[in-house]
Amino acid sequence: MYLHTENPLKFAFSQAEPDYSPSNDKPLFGILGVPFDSTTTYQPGARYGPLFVREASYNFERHNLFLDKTLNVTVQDIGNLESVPGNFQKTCTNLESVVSSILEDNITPITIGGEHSITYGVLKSYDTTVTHNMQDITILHLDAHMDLRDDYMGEKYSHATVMRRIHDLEPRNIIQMGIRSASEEERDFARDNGIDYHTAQDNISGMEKTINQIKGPIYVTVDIDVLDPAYAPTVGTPTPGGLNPRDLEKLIFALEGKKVIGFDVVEVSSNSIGDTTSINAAKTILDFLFLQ
Ligand SMILES: [Mn+2]
Repeated sequence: MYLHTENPLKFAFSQAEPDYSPSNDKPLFGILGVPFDSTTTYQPGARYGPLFVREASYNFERHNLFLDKTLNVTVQDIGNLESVPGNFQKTCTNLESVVSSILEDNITPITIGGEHSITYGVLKSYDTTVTHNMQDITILHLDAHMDLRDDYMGEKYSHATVMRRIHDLEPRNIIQMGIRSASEEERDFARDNGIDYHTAQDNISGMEKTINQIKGPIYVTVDIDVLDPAYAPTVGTPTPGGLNPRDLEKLIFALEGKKVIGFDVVEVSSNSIGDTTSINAAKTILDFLFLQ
């Protein structure tokens, strides 16, 4: 590799050849793009999320002023999943295969969507690998929507049903934050099944406290539409009344010291350089990496 070169097709600060030898005991992170958007109902284009989030990642510094930390993490950009347009099942099978291999190599996956249905494929891999026990995992879900429908327009696997399918995998707990849109049935399902949801009108410091109190391994899924459309307009289902970037930053920073075993940012459907949605998505991933 030549000095003073960078590859905008890879996430910023990722290493070409990280040290995966057993003697390296630093945590390892792997970035995987999943360019899939076949179940999107309103604004398509999440297949371009990985491309534009990576491109936007070059906009940031290696030092975080608020955490007083310089990025010091081993991260490899693994590339994109070979997704099958129009076919969730085949895409999900490929995704499970790749994420299972990543987990077996002791790498924590950071997935860039793609629409939200792909989070099911990622978590299914945790369910089938020996490295983690689904019953121990708390799912922290930041989103405008509950995504708890049992089916959506007759489809069991969709961006609108993803948290219901994840609930079927029986994780320890699901905690939702930033919610401001749900059907009556979804709200009832959440209440009846102990899903702890915080709306976008709730107090952010209360949410930070909730994150602080989580015990055991956490999987974090961020639908970037948790932000208000003023900050993230290019998403599959824009919903006004959302969080601002400082609120989201606080929630990510609240994960400091927690055992996060996987992280994803989904629903970025940017289609131009400089789009605020991709910039906020890239920043969210970097904020998480700064904690390591
Ligand atoms: Mn959403």
